Amino acid sequence: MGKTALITGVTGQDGSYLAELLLSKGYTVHGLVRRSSSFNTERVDHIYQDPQTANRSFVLHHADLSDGVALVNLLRDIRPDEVYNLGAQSHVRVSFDAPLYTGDVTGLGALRLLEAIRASGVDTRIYQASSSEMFGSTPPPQNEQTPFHPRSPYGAAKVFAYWTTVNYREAYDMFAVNGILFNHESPRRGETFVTRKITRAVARIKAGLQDHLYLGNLDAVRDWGYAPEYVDAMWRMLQQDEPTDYVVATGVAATVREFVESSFSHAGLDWTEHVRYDAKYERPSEVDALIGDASKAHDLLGWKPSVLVAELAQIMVDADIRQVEDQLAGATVRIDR
Ligand code: NDP
Ligand code: GDR
Repeated sequence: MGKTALITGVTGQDGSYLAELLLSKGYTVHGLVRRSSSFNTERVDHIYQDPQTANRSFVLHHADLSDGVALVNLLRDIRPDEVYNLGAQSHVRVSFDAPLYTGDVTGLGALRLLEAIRASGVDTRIYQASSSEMFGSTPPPQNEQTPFHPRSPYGAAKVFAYWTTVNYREAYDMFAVNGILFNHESPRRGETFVTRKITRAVARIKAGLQDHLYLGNLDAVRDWGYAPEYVDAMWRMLQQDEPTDYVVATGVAATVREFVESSFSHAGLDWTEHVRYDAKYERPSEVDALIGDASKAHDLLGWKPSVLVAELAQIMVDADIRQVEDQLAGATVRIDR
């Protein structure tokens, strides 16, 4: 019998790659989907299985991280071997506009899930999607010993979820781990995060669909990796003998400006002719530099990234150019790339 996993945030970038990875390993994957007035399952439509399919290995359930009772019921029904808590209001800039909502879903949501595991009595392992945003203004390089100093409601909510996860491990002997992941991107990245905003604009400018791209702070330094490789690290964390916390990063730094330059030049464009500044995209308090030291993940999980920032920009630009070409040709845009 294969294992069973529950993924919150299955409709997001990471959730969709993780679902594919677990299905390829023979898991039955259950995904939590929140109710929305328009379809929000685009990233998993290519692996969707009709409810009439016999012995489905991919099953979606309506629930929400703000509804603790629904979480208990879901856990009792599914009895998963592994739980991956990827659901969150994950946009840092938006967390300044919706701080309480972000605290509720991104922070308390993790506690609700941990408490639901305890209340349901299900024997399972849980992965919490912690973030390099927890380090905030603490200078790089950052590893598992680096003190947290979050700079946004999102970062503060993730710190709460991090310590709650550690506490459930210590208090209830739960196999609960934090993956402290640095920025990771892909063609499935949400369109308002800076990398995808840039690569999508490059494709549209090249096709003559727009002239300018408006951005905020170009000096921020980030450590950008490739999302499919990062979900593999999540899975490895839950296969270990002992639960502990890990930083996952490439260790390679680049500014937003450098990501802009690589992306535009890959498409044969001069970024200085197209990029404009808009203060609207600045944050009330910024995280200046995040560069991770993933030695522990390398040593204990055997995990190592292969795609670094320059190649990442190329993968994303190429995918967005293909998507614009498909759109212009009137073809159905596929997500299974
Ligand atoms: P996305 O924003 O792409 O996906 C977030 C997911 O959470 C979506 O499936 C979303 O559903 C779901 N969600 C939002 N609100 C709720 C709610 N109230 N109840 C249940 N589900 C909800 O994020 P990523 O895939 O990029 O990231 C996955 C996780 O990892 C997040 O927790 C993020 O904070 C964290 N993280 C991400 C990093 C990155 O660089 N990508 C780095 C470090 C941590 P819907 O599709 O309906 O919006
Ligand atoms: P981040 O990602 O805040 O690091 O959080 P984002 O791509 O939003 O910003 C990265 C940096 O780019 C600067 N920036 C802009 N950002 C956006 N979104 N839009 C702009 O126009 C723009 N111009 C400049 C930002 O100021 C920032 O410095 C991501 C999310 O996935 C989190 O959920 C995750 O926890 C962290 O990465 C690690």
